[in-house]
Amino acid sequence: MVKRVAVINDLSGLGKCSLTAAIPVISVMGVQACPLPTAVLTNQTGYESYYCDDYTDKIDYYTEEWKKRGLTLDGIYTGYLGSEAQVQKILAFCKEFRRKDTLLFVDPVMGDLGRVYAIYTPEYGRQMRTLVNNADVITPNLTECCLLTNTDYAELTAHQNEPDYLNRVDAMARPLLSFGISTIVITGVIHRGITDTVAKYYNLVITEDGFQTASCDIHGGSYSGTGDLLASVVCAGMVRGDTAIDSVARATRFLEAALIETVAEKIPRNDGINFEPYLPLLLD
Ligand code: PXL
Repeated sequence: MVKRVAVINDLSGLGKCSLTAAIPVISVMGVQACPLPTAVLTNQTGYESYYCDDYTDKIDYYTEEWKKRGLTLDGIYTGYLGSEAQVQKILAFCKEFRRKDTLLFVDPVMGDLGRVYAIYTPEYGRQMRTLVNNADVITPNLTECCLLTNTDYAELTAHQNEPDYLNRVDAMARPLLSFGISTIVITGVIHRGITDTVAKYYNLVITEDGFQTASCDIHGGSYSGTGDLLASVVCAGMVRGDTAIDSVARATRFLEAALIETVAEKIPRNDGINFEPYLPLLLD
């Protein structure tokens, strides 16, 4: 049986993020993606202007119609939300479709590089925390992890080249496990470890048993959709039974290959990563 995931995220025409990143990744990994758009945008919000059609009022129709279809789901995966009011609707959706073995993945899309995205308000942050507290697996980047744990990003990253920095990041995030979350994946942690000649990107997988990492070299700056691509690989991998660390390692290899080409072609960061030619890397 093909496993099936509801992907609750926005549809942005340009920027290779959210659903346009999630659907190809999940499909190529052999899992069915059922999109539930949280908003439809002309382009992602990092560009200087955009038009957004908020889908908050549409979510209940999806819940009702998919209930009539008798839909069963192996995973529910949420990302960018069109409004803070969507969280209660998504929780109602989960109440309907989340069985004992349905994994809830929450990518708490709120910001990057120490800054929040245009959609962010303190209430959006509070609502995102409610969603996170219901999840099995969360995939924040370091900025989002700081927002979830009330940690000062600048203060934390001031220690990034100290040998025990990853332990510090682990200690910051670990209290989130007490909410019933089984796996925290923190993405995009820049660190120069004792055996590294230059700083690298570390992705951490934190569980009750400790933490593991998958790292790669840093190529260029931060590109639109990177976090969405990583979270999508983790979602599809874990839904089909792969371990979290294997999925994160697979995602890291895939992203590094795509980033090398993206930097070589001087793609503007808002346009996203040239990931399409590297989708075959997700097959093995
Ligand atoms: O990749 C995160 C993201 C998702 N969706 C929209 C965004 C962003 C980041 O800027 O603007 C619409």
